[in-house]
Amino acid sequence: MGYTIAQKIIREHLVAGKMTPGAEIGLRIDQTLTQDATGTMAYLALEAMHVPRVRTELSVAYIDHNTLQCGFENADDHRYIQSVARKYGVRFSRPGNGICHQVHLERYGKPGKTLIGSDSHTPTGGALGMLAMGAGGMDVAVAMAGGAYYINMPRMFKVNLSGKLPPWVSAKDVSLEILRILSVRGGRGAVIEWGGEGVKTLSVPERATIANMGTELGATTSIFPSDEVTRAFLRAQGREEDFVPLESDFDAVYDRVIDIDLSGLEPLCACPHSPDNVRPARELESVQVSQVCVGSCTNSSLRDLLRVAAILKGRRIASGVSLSVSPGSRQVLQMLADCGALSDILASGARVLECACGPCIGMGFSPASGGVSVRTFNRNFEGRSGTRDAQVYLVSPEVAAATALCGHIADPRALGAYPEVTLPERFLADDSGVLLPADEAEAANVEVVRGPNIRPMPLGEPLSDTIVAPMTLKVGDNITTDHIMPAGAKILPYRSNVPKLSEFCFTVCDETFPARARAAGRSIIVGGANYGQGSSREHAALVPMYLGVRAVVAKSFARIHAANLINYGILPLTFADPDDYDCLTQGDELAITGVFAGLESGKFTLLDKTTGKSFALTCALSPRQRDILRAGGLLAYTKGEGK
Ligand code: MIC
Ligand code: SF4
Repeated sequence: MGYTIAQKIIREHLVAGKMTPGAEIGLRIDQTLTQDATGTMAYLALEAMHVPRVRTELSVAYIDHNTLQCGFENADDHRYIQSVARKYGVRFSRPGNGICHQVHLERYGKPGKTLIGSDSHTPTGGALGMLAMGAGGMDVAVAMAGGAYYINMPRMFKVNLSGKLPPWVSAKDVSLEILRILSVRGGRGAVIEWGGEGVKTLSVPERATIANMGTELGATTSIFPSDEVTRAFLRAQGREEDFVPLESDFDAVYDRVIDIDLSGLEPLCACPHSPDNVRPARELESVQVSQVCVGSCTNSSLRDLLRVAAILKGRRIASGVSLSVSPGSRQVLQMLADCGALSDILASGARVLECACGPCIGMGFSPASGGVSVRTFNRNFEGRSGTRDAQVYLVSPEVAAATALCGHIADPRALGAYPEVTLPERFLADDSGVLLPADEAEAANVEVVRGPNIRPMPLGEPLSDTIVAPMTLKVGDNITTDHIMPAGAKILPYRSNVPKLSEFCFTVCDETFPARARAAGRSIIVGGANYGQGSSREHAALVPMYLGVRAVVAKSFARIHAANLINYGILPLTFADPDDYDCLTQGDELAITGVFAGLESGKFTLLDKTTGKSFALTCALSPRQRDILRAGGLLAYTKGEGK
């Protein structure tokens, strides 16, 4: 039996476990990336591991999320990350150099390598045939220190593409189509490999859009073959030497195969408030729009922005629309400027923002009250834009540009001939926005600079055999980490100040939660299916831990969040019978006894002391995860292991 692309990379990087689907495996990690909103915690953890230099082939610290410097907090974090990166052997991508995933794809990604990043869209690297995964910051710190990264051996899905995208239809529509088919839970526990004849018609930036949004399926990652298209991209980036061919074996076996005919796709939109709530753009033309945003790690490549520029050229955006354009990297912005396309964008009335995540994470550009915002981004979770009652639609750059011109959601095919866009043979390969670390001799003298916003990382209390606590919160299905630990310009500056950050925990669902949790001392949260989907932010585990949450009981968990809960010593327990969820009421007094025996057997009992009913829970843990929980979290465990 042959191997899939992911299985080949896993086989080469396997340091623990067997490649049996569902079993825990440990992987050697070649490259890591961090961004600033999760990076501070990751580097604080790295410092606590007492390893003098990172042991990866390449580690890069990007500054791209918290670029609004409204007070000293973000600047403090950036200064800390710059100094710690210099000391520990990590490259530092300066603010303004671009969004981590876009820059990493352009300058550092390599076929066949493993990459983990403290950001859930790290799978963007799958466009180059890398095994690239999102992870909690603590896991990234362990990988930087030379430790393995652990996942459950994924199942293998294959999407066979045939045909060719019609004019005005683009890679984003492929992402939305697969979300329509699989939903935000459909990729859980799987690697999605994209293949078939149609794949050859997609450039690396188009593949990157698709790999990026595989995250919204809940997939472990997405991956493309490394072929002549990959070679051409690397050559254009001046690094053809990084190319190695990679494809699946002809007799590789997949758990599920999905066929998509690219020729049959049309422009699509994900409607509020979930990326899988997909409808054709043509059915939504009555939706009036006040804001359009182009950018994010999904759609900010040169290909995308040249296309937007060509559509806007010689036209003005509608008077009721505010259009933002955030290029994905300095390379993209510089090349747009050099070829004149930036002028076409500006002349249309667009507002050009810096090369960063910006509106995608609510860093400015929040819509007006009840406003409709049409975005080329990857997530439209409620409140994420910074405006609680905003309605956010996710679309391709083509639909975004047409919408900005028309003032309502528009099917771009009505605009006539599809403007041709040719990508240059050579991209601008200027890495001056990336600072190199100090060499080993000099590193000892580099001082790590910590400002007052950087508070020590709170430590959890060791697990106890009995947990008696009230259920301080009951939430429904598909709760995102944006619900648990919201982001946005007002809250993100406190990512390294957990006491302050805790004031915002779960406030999207219930403004009284932080105060109630604090008053309760210890508590248990009950959730529905796919609890913790979305971002990799470990703050969605760290902050509840700080507020005394000892266990989360849910119908199912998203992969990265479940790992983060374990890393912070919180039990992620699953209902043996999902219908039991309905029998519990917020405020009930709960008890979980025999925790240590439960860790071994994987079986727990939850007693609702208020109603007297009891429920069976499960928690399938690897021996390593049991040890982490017993030790009180990953940091304590890693120190104990002497890694
Ligand atoms: C996101 O898109 O939600 C983020 C912000 O990039 C997060 C990381 C974070 O919360 O810092 C992610 O996707 O992991
Ligand atoms: Fe940044 Fe948005 Fe991408 Fe997250 S999804 S990395 S916030 S651009």
